[in-house]
Amino acid sequence: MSYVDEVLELVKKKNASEPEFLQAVEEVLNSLRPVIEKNEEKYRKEALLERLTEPERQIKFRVPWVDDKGQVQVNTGYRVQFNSAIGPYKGGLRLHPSVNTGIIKFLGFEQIFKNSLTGLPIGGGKGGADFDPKGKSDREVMAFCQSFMTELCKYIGADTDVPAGDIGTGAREIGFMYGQYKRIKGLYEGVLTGKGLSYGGSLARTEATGYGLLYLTDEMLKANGKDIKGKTIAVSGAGNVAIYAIQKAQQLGAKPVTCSDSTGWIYDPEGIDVALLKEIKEVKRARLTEYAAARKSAEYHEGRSAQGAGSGVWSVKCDIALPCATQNELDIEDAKALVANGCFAVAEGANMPTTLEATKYLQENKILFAPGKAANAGGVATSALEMSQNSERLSWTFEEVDSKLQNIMVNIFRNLDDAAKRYGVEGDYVAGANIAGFEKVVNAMEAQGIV
Ligand code: NDP
Ligand code: 2IT
Repeated sequence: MSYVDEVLELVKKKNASEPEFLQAVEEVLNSLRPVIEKNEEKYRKEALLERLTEPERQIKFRVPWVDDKGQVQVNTGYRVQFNSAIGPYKGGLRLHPSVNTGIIKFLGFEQIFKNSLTGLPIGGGKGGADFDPKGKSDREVMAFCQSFMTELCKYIGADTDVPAGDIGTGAREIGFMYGQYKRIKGLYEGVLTGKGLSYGGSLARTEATGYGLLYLTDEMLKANGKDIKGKTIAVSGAGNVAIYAIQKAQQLGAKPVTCSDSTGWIYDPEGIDVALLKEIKEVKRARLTEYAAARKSAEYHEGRSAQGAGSGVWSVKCDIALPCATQNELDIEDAKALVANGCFAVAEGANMPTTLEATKYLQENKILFAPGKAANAGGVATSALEMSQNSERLSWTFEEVDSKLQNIMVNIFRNLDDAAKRYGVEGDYVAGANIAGFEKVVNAMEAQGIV
């Protein structure tokens, strides 16, 4: 049996109840086969893949807090410190009722390769809790965040592990967590990224994931002789990533016509009104029904897919699809609909939004496919730029950060394109991203001995 197959079997046995983690490992290891085969005996002896798929450390903890009725609530908090070969652990905190060990592990595993692709010195980690910020008062969110950080602060620090936002964790939550960290540790340091501008945040971090997604998509299109200008785009999600992806797509001359949240989706053939979407989602924290109520050209469709996110947006005729909500929101039926409707490119703003079966179908049908660990790396890359600014106690201008972000995204595309070509799988950007991300991490792991 090949070394990859041996390790896949082992990982399946050890993590049988964690389907999302297994999915992420399966995708990565399968596409690394040509690299592993070249060094099969050496890597087996070093147990390289066993070490790569076993987190350095997993922390799971109780988060008690008191709600507005005086009732005590208890959530489960997580931080998985997956791999620190190339830098301090770095990755977001997800606050969503679906959070469990397997989800945090899949996200942490993906983060290792994504962070490596940015070219910046950051290792892989992820955390969160099964807390649902929806419908909670600001005081309840603060109570949760303070309790969460009271425990988490024992394990993180500006040079050890630097969390950030993810689903359900935005500027408000980061602010409450930062205040509590500072209060307990007495340290004013860059322990979190995505901070507010008045206390160490970086300009362009809010926009970075969505903007970066479009910079990479634009580069991928150009490399394939296509132009983003005038193209119709289907977007899922209506959160941080989706909003700024829509904004940048419009700036580049494309027309995004959809967005979605956990209860329904919008089709707006005249193009999404970003100012209205921001007002509804960032300010009012309301449902997309309000978008349709405020805009004549928009249709609202109630409904949800298995994951409850992408739902019907993939049935709309488009040239480019940008899934920006959550994992496994674009399945095989969605992929078939996209291909049938003439879509020619899919770039993942979310983490692992496309199922393995759908990814395979899209690639077989010659769709340009940019995987999340490359396409959405602009967020964490800009977080690393925030860490640099915190270290030198300076703030860069928006233009400076944005131009660094553009360079990083263009370089990511070139590196993964090059890696795919080197291993004879030209145009397979999934393999290219996994190989390019893997190479740097493995080099560092081997240099540092058996740790
Ligand atoms: P937000 O919380 O800002 O927005 C998430 C959006 O997706 C919301 O519209 C939400 O609907 C919908 N959604 C999320 N999860 C579900 C679910 N399980 N079921 C139904 N709907 C869901 O998160 P982000 O925009 O920050 O994150 C979106 C994706 O991008 C995630 O996969 C995340 O891991 C990834 N990502 C985020 C980065 C960042 O910098 N923020 C960086 C790289 C990747 P509703 O409005 O109803 O809640
Ligand atoms: O999935 C991700 O890359 C993020 N949620 C951002 C992580 C970060 O540290 O900025």
